[in-house]
Amino acid sequence: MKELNKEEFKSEVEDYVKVLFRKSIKEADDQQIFQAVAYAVKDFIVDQWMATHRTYEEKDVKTVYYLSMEFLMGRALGNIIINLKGNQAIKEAIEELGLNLDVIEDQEPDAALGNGGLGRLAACFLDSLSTLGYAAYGCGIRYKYGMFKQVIENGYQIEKPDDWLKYGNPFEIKRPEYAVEVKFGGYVSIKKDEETGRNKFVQENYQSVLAVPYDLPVVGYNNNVVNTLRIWDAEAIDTFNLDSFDKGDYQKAVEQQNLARTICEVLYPNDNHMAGKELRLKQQYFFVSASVQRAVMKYMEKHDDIRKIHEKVCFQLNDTHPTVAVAELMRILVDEYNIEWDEAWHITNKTCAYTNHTIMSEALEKWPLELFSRLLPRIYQIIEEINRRFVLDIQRAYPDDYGKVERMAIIYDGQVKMAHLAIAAGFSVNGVARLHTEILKNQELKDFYQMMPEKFNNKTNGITQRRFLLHGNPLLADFVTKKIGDDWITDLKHIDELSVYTDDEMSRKEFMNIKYQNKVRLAKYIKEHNGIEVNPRSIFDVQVKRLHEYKRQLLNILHVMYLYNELKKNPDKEFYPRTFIFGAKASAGYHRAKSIIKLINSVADVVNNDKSIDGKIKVVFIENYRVSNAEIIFAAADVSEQISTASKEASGTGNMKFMLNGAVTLGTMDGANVEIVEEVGKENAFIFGLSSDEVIAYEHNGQYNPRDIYNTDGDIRAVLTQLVDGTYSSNLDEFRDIYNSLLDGQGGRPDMYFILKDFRSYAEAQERVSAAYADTAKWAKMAMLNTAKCGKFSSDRTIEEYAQEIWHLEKVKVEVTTED
Ligand code: B1H
Repeated sequence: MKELNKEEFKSEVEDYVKVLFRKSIKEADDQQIFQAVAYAVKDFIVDQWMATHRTYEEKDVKTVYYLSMEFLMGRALGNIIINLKGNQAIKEAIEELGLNLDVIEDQEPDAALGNGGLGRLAACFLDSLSTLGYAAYGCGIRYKYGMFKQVIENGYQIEKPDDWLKYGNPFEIKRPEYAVEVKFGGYVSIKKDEETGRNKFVQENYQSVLAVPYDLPVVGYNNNVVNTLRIWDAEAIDTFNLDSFDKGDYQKAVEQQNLARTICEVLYPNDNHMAGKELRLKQQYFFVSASVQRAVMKYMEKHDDIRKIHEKVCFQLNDTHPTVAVAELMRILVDEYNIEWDEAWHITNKTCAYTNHTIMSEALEKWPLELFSRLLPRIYQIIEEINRRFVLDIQRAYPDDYGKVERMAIIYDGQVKMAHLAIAAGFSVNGVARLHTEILKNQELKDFYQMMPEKFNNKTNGITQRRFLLHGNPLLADFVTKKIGDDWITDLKHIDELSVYTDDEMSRKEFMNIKYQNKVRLAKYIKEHNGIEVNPRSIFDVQVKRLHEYKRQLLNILHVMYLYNELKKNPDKEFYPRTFIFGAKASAGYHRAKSIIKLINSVADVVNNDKSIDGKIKVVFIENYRVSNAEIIFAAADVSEQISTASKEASGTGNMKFMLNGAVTLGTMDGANVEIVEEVGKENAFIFGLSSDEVIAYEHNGQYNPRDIYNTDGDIRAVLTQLVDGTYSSNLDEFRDIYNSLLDGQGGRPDMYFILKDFRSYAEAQERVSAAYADTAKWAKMAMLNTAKCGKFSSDRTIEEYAQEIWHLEKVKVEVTTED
């Protein structure tokens, strides 16, 4: 790989400050310095970026297009620098300029174009695709505003716009030469094609926008590979041109402008919940149509037979959000390339693959026919035809089972069911953890699995160790490299070689000392951002993830309330000091989730200010949890709270980031926790609660009544009563809805997520945690083994599986030549 030259780099930074801001380094502010450094880094990678694309074209390799509404990239600068192995040279260059790299990195806004796990997974996948040398595009939307900024005022979440492009994005390159038109609305008419004499379907009287791509570099680790994240922006098409005025189309011109203005305005901030809004469907079709059109054009530049597109192109659908891709590809094949339906269908089948990320029913995408057909009339016709044929297939396969069509049709009950479309149209359907895939096969998608078992497969999620250890936890990264060398950076399996050191006292001490220093770093962050003093010698017990009832932050905070009661009852009880750390954004319209945030903050207020408990319990809610502060939080955690109701968390990926950083899992047998425990051994994790089979059985037989627990367990009753008796809020109604949801469950079953049912088992597991932590050597060994045994959870492993088993990609080596 090309070496970074320190002196050259220094003078580039100086030049950029001058050219961009007419300033010297001394005069420039921190943001301007960041911009200049970012441009200098971009300069360095652009040769590799060009060489990568030249190599792909020369070798004519197959390319995966990862279609996703979300890419939660976080900050780019620090990550690019470590992937260039340029840490040392750039750090020195920057110091010699009298600057500090950490301060510079801190100026960059997170690219928060995603909600949570699904969006961050897409980002980890891109990192791995580049590092492994596979040809890939991430395709998404260039939202003007990403995930909202969370501010906590008086304990309540307030959402502020995330104006991430305010100072411009130094890494992006606008590519107007690849702009394409995307059409909405109007109607479809049938016209005779002059050339072929056949009937053609044409969309008329539509509104359209121009989709303009912006490319972002995705730098592989030390291998010259730079793939592209292509995010689309919308611009108005022939704005107010004279023609329109002449035709009296003034109204339409204004409407088209508005359409272009609104489409990419903002990310929908829902995690695991379908918004069902017209604008959301517009966003979906907008970026999917643009991406598919471009992919087809690019393919046809170098090939002459569209019928073989599947040999060079694969569209991976990140959940159902981009599923209109299958109909868009059919439209292009049938309407634009005049291919017969059956053949077009086979080509589409071989080109599209679908990943399912959730079984939560409120997340399943179903669109009202009225809305869908009005917004996408031609796409709707195509889906109708796909459905008509699919229903015939179902009836042929199950002539006597009338329920099948009802349960499996793509269009039913006045709705388009996107998951059914994705399964029918693609060649692969995968879940994201073994348990999740089994639940898909045996419960949620049972009918589809029976009919098309060959499509179903599992791809357990993973995370990139380059961001979440090498960048986020440099002390531990250095320790690991010192012990076992640096192969783990590109092959995480090697980290198992750390296992032998878990029996060495010196190594354990070193490991725990690093953990301590990371806890000091987080304590400083908390002091600066929350004004709360926390003790880095206490157990750092952390739950950071989106706020959702199924993730059960409520179980955690109710348990804190219970512990606090216990301490008040027995002030002299032996108790290992704990800091309970939370970080979570609630969807703006999710009222109960917002109440839970308020509850956590109210409990924090009471507990943190009660001198009588001697600081033994502290509760901290970290504001605005996001990728950049996550890196600091994972590094400092002792306990990783993964306490979702079994069967509800498809995989989880935070669980893997904690494990990598030497935190011990306290969790249910849900999602990838099952596989984590399998790798590390159940003696090195704290497992509790109902199994997914038990949860599913209760859901079917309705035999769970939380009142029975309330009536018989005085401690639980006391905690619940405190929700409504003024202990944590002078407004007795503040937490009434939470109280009711556990005991009455208006509009649903009471305690749908089995919080009271799992409470005792959770409390008991928490006691085991305290006891284990008190035994320093034992804990150190457990923690270190978690790091050592996390090899399976690299996204490199996941991507290798996708590449081999679904996409069938070949690896590429990239050399930078003088041509570039
Ligand atoms: C996951 C979502 C999701 N699953 C709908 N589903 C959305 C659904 O805006 N929407 O409409 C947004 C997000 N997100 C998560 O995916 C799972 O809950 C995690 O368990 C999993 O680890 C992650 C990545 O597979």
